[in-house]
Amino acid sequence: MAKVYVGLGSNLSDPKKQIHLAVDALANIEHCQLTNISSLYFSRPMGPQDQPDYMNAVAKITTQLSPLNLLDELQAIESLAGRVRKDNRWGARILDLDILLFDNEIIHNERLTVPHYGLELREFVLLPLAEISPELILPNGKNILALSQNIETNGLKTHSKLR
Ligand code: ROI
Repeated sequence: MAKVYVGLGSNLSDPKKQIHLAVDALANIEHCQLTNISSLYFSRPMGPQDQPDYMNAVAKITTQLSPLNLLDELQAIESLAGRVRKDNRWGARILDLDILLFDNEIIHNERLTVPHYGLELREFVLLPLAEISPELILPNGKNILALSQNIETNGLKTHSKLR
């Protein structure tokens, strides 16, 4: 069973509701168990500033699915939430589900890059990750707690518990 971390983000159509629905959907994927979920965080947009603030969270799951089969499941959840893919890459989105880490695997293919390329640069990923797994070490040997303590928080705030 692989241990996987999934980043959740939304800044459209009632972001808080979107994240709650997505957590329930994650918990219901076949061959997946939701084992932990961070608090819900309120974050400022990274990228263009002329878009609403975000809600972010990180989930930990265990799964027997392959990385690409899990990606299919996550993209199906995004579509059900009404996300249209191929929209502008740095713009507002109803729901974003990113595979951040998949065990210690390093994956580079046209659909999927793991660890997620933005992981070490994003406070809205590092802080929720450190909340649920402070002991976590990345495939490159870096420690999540240390990374989270050294990043600019950019106004990131804990909003509420998710479960
Ligand atoms: N900014 C924040 N704060 N949270 C996100 O989830 C997020 N996702 C994105 C971009 C547009 C990079 N900015 C974000 O895809």
